[in-house]
Amino acid sequence: MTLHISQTVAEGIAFNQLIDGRSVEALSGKRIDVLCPSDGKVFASIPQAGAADVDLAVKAARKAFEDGPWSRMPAVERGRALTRLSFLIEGAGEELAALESRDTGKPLRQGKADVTATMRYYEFYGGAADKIHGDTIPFLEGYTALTLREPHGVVAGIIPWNYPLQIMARVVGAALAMGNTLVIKPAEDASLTAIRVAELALEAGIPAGVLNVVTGYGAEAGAALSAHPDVDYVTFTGSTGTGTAIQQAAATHNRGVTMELGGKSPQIVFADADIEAALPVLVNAIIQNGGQTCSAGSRILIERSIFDAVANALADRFAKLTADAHYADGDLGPLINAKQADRVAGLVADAEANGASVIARGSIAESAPEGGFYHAPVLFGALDPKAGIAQAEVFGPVLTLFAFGDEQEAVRLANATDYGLVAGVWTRDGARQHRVAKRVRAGQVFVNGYGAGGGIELPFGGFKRSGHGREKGFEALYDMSATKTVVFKHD
Ligand code: TXE
Repeated sequence: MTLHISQTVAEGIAFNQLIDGRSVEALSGKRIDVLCPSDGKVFASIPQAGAADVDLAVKAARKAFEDGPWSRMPAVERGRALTRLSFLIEGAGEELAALESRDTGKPLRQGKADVTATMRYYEFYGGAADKIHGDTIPFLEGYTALTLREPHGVVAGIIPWNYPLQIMARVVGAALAMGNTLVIKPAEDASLTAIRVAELALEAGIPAGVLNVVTGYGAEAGAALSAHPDVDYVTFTGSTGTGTAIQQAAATHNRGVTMELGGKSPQIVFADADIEAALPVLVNAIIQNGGQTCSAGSRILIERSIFDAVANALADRFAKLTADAHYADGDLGPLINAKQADRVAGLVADAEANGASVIARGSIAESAPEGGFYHAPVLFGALDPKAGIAQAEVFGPVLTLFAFGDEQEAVRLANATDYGLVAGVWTRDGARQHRVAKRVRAGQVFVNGYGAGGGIELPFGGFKRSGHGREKGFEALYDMSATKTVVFKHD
């Protein structure tokens, strides 16, 4: 049965920010219309925060951090609150999935998968909160030296629109587990679930002021938050250009950052690979979320002897892919907004004008509503690795293919971009699996698979221009805290 989400998300809702535990408008009273990407129509609105709203949120987070109890609470109690939040998210799962799906245009099944991953983040960090230990260090005679892991203080989290629930959860889960307080600025295109989760956090017993959400434009609210003098640490997921601006603001105040800045991730397919197992994974890695995934497998490197066979099999699959409205459960939904759809179309048109050949195109379903931001899947044939489309993060359902002769060339091509986020290796040769996994410059490498279902437990982050710092798993808890060394002189 098709669930029509427009029936489950009430029309015309005016969502508010959550600052110091209160649901508030922007001080200016201005609001931003929220469009559904499936039909381009307005269905809700959010406050348009400015610098003064951001300042209130940072002050609330500072007060909550300094006065406690959150930052001084036993870690096990913080963990229990995060675990309660995971249960509340489970309880509100249908509503959150519907909201996320309508706000971003992603198919409802993806919205549900995102809710499951979100629950897991809060569950994981709830359980991990009391399992981060310091060390005792052998030191000079007459001394005892030890380390404590302490929160940074007020953390600013700037969140993108592609996986709003999940990306907020990996930031909030790790930061709160370590005793920080937070100001979250979700993307102007997809802020609704961030607001709902912050409300649920209050219900879970996370005190007012610990988790604040300000909504607004990046250049206004985002810039004010990243430049605020009283923020101790900034974590950002988004474009490389915005990441650079946020790091420049952080440098002004000498504060730490975690940057997750996207990728152009390769999957290397050797002639001895299990091709039948690889094909659906190769397609899904670029089609999931309409290709708007930082870890999308957007480049496939294929050993020359099997290039034609694999390219033809991918072309058969691509020709059958259909983009449709978020409630229609097509292979993919629309893109997030008109700007992104135009950007993807522009990159494809430029590549074709420069001689790249499209070997298969999917379609846009006839049932897809007028006014939506659709882009049909596109498969390019063998490309010059230096071509613009071979280097740019397209962030759409666009897959590029490359041929290689041997393992050395495969590794060289895999590493021949500015990015280094994720890579896939497909081969039955065990020694080669290890060699290639070590030589590819990427923060995560998957062998004979790709993505591993969210991988909450698996550290994630970039090499090269894909960023620095690590999210997910225990590693995120280290990024979200600082080591304090304490030395006792006792005789
Ligand atoms: O991203 P931005 P955009 C990439 C992807 C996409 C491109 C552009 O290639 O096509 O970025 O998307 C906030 N100071 N990714 O323009 O601008 C903004 O409000 C502080 C990769 O939407 O990076 C939003 O909350 N904040 C990616 C967040 O930054 C600012 C996910 C992301 O927006 C700001 C999304 C400023 N000056 C896009 N300007 C990934 N790595 O997953 C904007 N923001």
